[in-house]
Amino acid sequence: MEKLDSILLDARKEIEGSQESQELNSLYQKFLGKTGIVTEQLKHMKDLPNEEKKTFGMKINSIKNEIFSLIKIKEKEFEKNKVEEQIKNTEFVDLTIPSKERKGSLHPITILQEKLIDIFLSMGFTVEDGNEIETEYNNFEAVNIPKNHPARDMQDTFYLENGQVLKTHTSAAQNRIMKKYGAPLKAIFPGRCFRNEELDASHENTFFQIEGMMIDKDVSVANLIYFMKEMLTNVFGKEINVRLRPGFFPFVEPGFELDISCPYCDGKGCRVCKHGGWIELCPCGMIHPNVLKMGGIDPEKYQGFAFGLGFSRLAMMNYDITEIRLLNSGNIKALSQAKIK
Ligand code: FA5
Repeated sequence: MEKLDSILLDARKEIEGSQESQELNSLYQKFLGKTGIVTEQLKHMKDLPNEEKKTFGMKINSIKNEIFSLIKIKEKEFEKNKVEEQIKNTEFVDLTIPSKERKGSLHPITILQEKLIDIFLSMGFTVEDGNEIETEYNNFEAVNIPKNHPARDMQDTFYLENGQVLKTHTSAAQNRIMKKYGAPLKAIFPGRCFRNEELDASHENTFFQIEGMMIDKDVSVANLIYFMKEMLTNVFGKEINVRLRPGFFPFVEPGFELDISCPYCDGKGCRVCKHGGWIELCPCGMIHPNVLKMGGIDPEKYQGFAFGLGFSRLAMMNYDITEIRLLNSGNIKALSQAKIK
């Protein structure tokens, strides 16, 4: 029994004095290993008289347990010291240092939108926000698309249970903006639009448009062409020609499809313009008198133009992105390859 007490004392002293985990491993083997000191003592048990066997067995078990837990405690201490050492010295991580690996950036849509906003602000337009959830009235009736009008079939609409809609076009904000400012007014309103469409490389169910409106006395198609050319020349950084073709939208009269001369081949014909030299970009027209009236503006005194630029598609063109779904994908690898100009 005395021998056992002195084994425990030695073990305590040696474990306490150990300096590293390797040393601890050796101490484990020395005391508790197959040929270790404690294990050896167990072998003597068979030579003891029966009445001493039980006390000896209990004592040796408690010594075994105590040495084992002393080793575990010391092991934890070593691990803790190691981590503290790493933090203190070589492996300290300063989270405030900018990463060398990957820098965050604005989304290509946001970058281009800010560019367009700057261009229109410099031409005296204000920038307005539109709702993503709209009343049917604003999305349709207020832009001259009455209930049961076949034009509603042109846009597959997401209807909400309360009868409102996810706006299908930025034109849904026209009425609210006319009521807010009256005439004269010059405003653009970028926004996300939603249509329940068949998806392909150039059709998304969630996409961006930028709408613009100018209302004043004596506004004509010439003003429309001027502002569109200015905007496009600024976006593409070179002179862009435009042409108008007739287009039907119930909220404009006359209505147009505005094409631009292909900025990639300067109208000579290439893959992007499908060798035609022109790219269809922006429906537009002179605001229909009914729409002005519903916005509280007298069409006898004022005229205006409106356009609804397909902004996601302009972004694709501008950044050489061939698949529209990438824009909403959150795929950083793909988006960071967008050729931001
Ligand atoms: C309109 O939405 C009209 N509100 C535009 C307008 C405004 C005309 C003011 C006249 C005056 P349209 O449905 O053609 O028109 O859509 C306009 C542009 O949005 C399209 O040219 C296209 O570039 C873009 N667009 C439409 N649907 C999608 C879609 N599913 N995915 C991506 N872009 C789309």
